[in-house]
Amino acid sequence: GKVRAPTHIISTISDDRGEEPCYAGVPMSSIVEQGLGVGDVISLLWFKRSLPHYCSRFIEICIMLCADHGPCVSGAHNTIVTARAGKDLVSSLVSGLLTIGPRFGGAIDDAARYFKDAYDRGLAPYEFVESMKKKGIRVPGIGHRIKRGDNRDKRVELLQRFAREQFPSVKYMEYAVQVETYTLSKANNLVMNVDGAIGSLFLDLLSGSGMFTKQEIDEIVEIGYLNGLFVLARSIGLIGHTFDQKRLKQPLYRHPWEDVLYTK
Ligand code: Q5B
Repeated sequence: GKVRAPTHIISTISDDRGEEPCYAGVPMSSIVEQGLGVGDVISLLWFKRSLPHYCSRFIEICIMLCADHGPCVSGAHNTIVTARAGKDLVSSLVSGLLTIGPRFGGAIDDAARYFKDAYDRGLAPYEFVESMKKKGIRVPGIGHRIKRGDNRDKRVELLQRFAREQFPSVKYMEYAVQVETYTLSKANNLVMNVDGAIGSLFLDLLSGSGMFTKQEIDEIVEIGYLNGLFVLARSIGLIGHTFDQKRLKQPLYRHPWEDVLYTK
């Protein structure tokens, strides 16, 4: 009989061999004809399945709300400096993307991991926060440079409102809110940030939609899919900042001496 030569690559998300490309088995024409959006495409290529409309809409809202947060945040700052050094689009973009990590935008996966573990183990919110403090770990998804208890992050509010109206269950989000209530009782800067909102709400999407097994949810959380939402979203803004600097013909950036403490 026929013997299949061993392959060097295994791929399960897309196929370009037929008349038209398919994402997770769904032909491109059907994606277009059904009027699907980028949230549906993410569902197919990341999760390998079509998700209910409220899930793909939630993904799209995450992308829209995280697309940019002004020129002063780490990512935009790096991109702006790189573009002003005369570098190309891709260099300027990746220079900004490389700042995404545990402090900036890349705390979504850890927020999901820690909130899930604490909720599933039945830890009271104060027990969870205090246990993190004992371990010397900052609670991912909590804290913001400019947002405060009396100046909440509108993005968090919008995500929570959508989920309260559309999700079958928001148990992880409600847990994260209780964590925030406790951290805010300690310091006014310890608000839930956009990473914490997306991390906790994605747990609700995964567990409440009925589209994922427990094992699949554990794998998604363990591998860490969710920072991908911030990376994808913020690329939109970083590309915009690159074009903005080029359009404005901004010169090479040099940081002012007066803003550096020179010391021995
Ligand atoms: N403290 C975000 O810190 C920030 C604590 C905490 C317990 C915490 C910090 C943090 C966890 C990581 C996280 C996502 C670094 C943030 C984002 C996207 C963005 C960005 C934008 C956008 C801010 C002052 C005191 C200290 C700390 C304590 C702080 N956070 N304790 N758990 N989580 N969060 N990142 O202001 O006793 O004085 O030593 O690491 O979720 O990135 O817009 O800017 O869209 O672009 O620098 O929104 O919270 O505060 O370091 O001076 O700390 O609070 O231990 O206590 P700050 P610090 P003490 S969203």
